[in-house]
Amino acid sequence: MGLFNKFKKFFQTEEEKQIEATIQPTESILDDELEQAQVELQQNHEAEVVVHDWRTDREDFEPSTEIRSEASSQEVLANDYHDKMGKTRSGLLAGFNDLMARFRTVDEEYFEELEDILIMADVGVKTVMELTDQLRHEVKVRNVKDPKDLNEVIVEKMYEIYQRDGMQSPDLNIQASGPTVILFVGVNGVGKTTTIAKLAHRFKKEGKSVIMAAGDTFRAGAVDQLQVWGDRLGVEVIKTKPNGDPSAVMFDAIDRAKKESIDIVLCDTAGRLQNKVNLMNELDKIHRIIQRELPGAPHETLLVVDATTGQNGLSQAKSFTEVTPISGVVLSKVDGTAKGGIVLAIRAEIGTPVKLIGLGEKPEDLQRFDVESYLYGLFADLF
Ligand SMILES: Nc1nc2c(ncn2[C@@H]2O[C@H](COP(=O)(O)OP(=O)(O)OP(=O)(O)O)[C@@H](O)[C@H]2O)c(=O)[nH]1
Ligand SMILES: [Mg+2]
Repeated sequence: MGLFNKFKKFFQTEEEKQIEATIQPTESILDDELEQAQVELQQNHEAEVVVHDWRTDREDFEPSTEIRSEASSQEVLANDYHDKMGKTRSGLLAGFNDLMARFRTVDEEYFEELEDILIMADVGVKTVMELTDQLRHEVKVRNVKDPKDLNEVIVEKMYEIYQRDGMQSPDLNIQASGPTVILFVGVNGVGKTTTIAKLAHRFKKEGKSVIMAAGDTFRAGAVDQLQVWGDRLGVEVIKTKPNGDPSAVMFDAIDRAKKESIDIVLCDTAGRLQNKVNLMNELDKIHRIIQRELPGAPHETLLVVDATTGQNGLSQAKSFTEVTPISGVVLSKVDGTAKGGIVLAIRAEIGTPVKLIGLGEKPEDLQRFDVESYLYGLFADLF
């Protein structure tokens, strides 16, 4: 099915919303919390909410607000992206609407303005040139005159550019047996620690056992920040003293995971060290220790990129690829004033798949990356 038809389907579900969300408290929760969650789900998805409440016959009763929604189709994903990408979308659409208002026909001047809009949207110069070359060709072949008719082709081409050369799957490489180790790297402030917390929350909901390794011993307060999340989520944090050796933390965490058959080890690292050589040495050592303690690990090394920092943030992030091998990208803060084109720039500059996307600061504001849902979140209101 073409992308455009799929978008129409997403719209249809938005209108008809017949999702059956199921709340099944994984642990016990208080009555009013359950009621509140039910109301929120109903409002957010206009969905029929069925409650399976099996708390009554449990004795090990611990209050918690764990909610599991079973509505997880691509439509729901696309609508969640759409709900949370409002700021990013409105910036981009302002440019497109202006273009449609000012141009009646697709001509060379139109293409020049379109190029400016796409460059402003962080798509990256190289990709913009490639995209508009392809569009010029399509305009001739399909004989497109009206800019409105070109919008669909623009989105299709973006999708093709992202997916071409067999872009790898966005799924995380989770081991069927034995611990899975996921290492997070990235510039300071991009959202590494928050993403770890969100992911810990997700894995816990899936019934997996999780620990978090506080490998940022450099920034004062970093260990405490992770510990606060740990307490909130009920996830153990492995740590050492301030300015301790992060590799020792990784060693302890993996040792624990092997001995206690823990499923997932999430490793935090420092975003900033005095200089690049220090950073390189530290990440190199962390990598070596992890590999030595658990051959095949780390199973993922995720580079976190802050979507709101644009080309500048991307070039800083890119320097991590020279320091350590990256298996995927986490695109954070897509709910903020990001310029949506960054996904194509990441494609061109880093080349590894975006695997996760951060859509807010709460534990549940993390989704697997789905390029169709992302494009829908960006462009839906154009059609
Ligand atoms: N709106 C929004 N804010 C986010 C998101 N992810 C992280 N943040 C916020 O960004 C800020 C920095 O996040 P951290 O997780 O501390 O970033 P970090 O990469 O660990 O930073 P350092 O430890 O300093 O290297 C916090 O205020 C987070 O709440 C997101 O997806 N959306
Ligand atoms: Mg941090």
